[in-house]
Amino acid sequence: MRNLLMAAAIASLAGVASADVYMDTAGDLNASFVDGGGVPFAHLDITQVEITNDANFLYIDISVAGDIDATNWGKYLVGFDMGSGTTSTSGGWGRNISWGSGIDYFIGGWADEGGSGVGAELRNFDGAAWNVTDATYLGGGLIMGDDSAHAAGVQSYIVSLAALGLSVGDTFGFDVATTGGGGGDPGVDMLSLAGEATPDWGTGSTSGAFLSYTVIPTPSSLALLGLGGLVAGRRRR
Ligand SMILES: [Ca+2]
Ligand SMILES: [Ca+2]
Repeated sequence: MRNLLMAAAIASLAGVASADVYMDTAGDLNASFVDGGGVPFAHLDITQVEITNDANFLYIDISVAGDIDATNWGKYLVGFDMGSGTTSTSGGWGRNISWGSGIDYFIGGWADEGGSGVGAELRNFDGAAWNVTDATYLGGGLIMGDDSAHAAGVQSYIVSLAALGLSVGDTFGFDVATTGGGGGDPGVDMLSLAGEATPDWGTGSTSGAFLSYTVIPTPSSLALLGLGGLVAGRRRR
């Protein structure tokens, strides 16, 4: 009976823990962000971002209001402040975005790899330059993309916790931006801003207050802790 209960407890804890969800206003893009037919760029309109982690990776799902395969030129950026103090406000791609008080890690990702796919770079600021830690095209296993929910408007990144310098219990600040393919493009939508991030393609965007996430113990490590407790309890009898 005890073994059965233990197995059930472990089964219920298996898999990735439920995600933290950060909501953004739908329709908070300036009216100038439309295609030639006047249709809003829904694939750049962030609706929510979900983050969770397991023992090795951080999972970031960026949801937008449009089909990412139908309009696949969007770029999806994440700026992190890990608290290193060695930060830059410019971001790893030098887009026309001021990342608040500064970031030290950066994901620059795109949805147009091969026409339908996802690609991304992980970069780290060393005080002088934004160096590429890994990228999907390098295949080092430190950053991966998932386009399986593109039709539903979800761009997903899977990033190594170790590559971000993160351990269980660490809290970091972050912001998410959508942008275009031009080097001087602004953050068309920013997760940190409930209102318009910029009035047009030619005007820069500035982050609002960063969101925060705390790396959680994984379900498997919780299950092990529980098992340890059960074993310890049994020994005491
Ligand atoms: Ca939005
Ligand atoms: Ca927003």
